[in-house]
Amino acid sequence: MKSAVICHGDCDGVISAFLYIKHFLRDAYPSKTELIFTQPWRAHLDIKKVPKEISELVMLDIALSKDIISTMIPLASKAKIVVIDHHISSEEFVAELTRIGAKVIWSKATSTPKLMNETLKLNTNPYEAILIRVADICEGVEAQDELSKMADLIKLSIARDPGDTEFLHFLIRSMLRGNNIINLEEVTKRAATAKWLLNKLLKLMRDRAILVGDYLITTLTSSESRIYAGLLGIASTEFTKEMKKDAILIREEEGKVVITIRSSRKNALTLCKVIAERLGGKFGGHVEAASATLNNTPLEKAQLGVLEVIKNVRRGTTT
Ligand SMILES: [Mn+2]
Repeated sequence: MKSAVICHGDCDGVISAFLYIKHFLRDAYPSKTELIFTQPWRAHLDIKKVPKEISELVMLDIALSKDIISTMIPLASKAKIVVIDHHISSEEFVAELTRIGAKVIWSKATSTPKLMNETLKLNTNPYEAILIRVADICEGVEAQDELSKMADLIKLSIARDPGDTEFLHFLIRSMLRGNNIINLEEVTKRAATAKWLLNKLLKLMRDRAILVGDYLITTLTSSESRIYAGLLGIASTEFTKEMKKDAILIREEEGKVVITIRSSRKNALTLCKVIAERLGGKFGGHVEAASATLNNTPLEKAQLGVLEVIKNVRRGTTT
């Protein structure tokens, strides 16, 4: 029977999957492993894609939600379930997952690979140790050395087209072969295009953002969010650093409104939670970087809702 590994299709998610396969599915990959890349908002749909008969379901670096949990419950009686994640918003689901018999490894670690290394006592080689640090840097750990260059390259190359799962498979195969990621042309070419787009997007944000209280708010049209898809998270983080202000990005995307928040004052998750609760939607992430996804909410209503919420959240009073 096959194992299924579902991981977040981002830098630390891909590195988590590499580590898990390398240490626990060495012989089962690729022939007996179904590897699926996802995003938190569609993970419950992607879980349904796993083969009917699986021996094991492994969920890596995925911010959990009610939808994800209810899709996992029926699988618990048939397969061993392993969940490894570092998103704070996942904490509330740990008890329920444990109750259905899943093995859950959760803590507020800097990245999922770091968490795996600490809790699973992985016997890592220097190559793996580097990638674990790179995963941390991708998730916001400050670094000045050449590893931040590798983190940037991986992040940007993935961001070029987050729907390109073939590239994510390629990255994992390259890691399993021990290739030096920064020398791979497939990576550097994608990263260069992404960097060019990122700079255009940052300029657009500088030109368009309006300051409301302590927040810089930018709204993108749905065609803009299509052009810059994949770069919006990175751009929000860069924009906050560059402007030294908390940033809120509001955009329409495939019939949903997505609100991305970056907060050096650690308000991001709280704000997303309040916005999702008020306007009807999901939220997830970390205190410094989080997002809310609203269904059936017109853009204007979302914008007004965001304004209302930030007016009411007093500076520094939330955690
Ligand atoms: Mn991730």
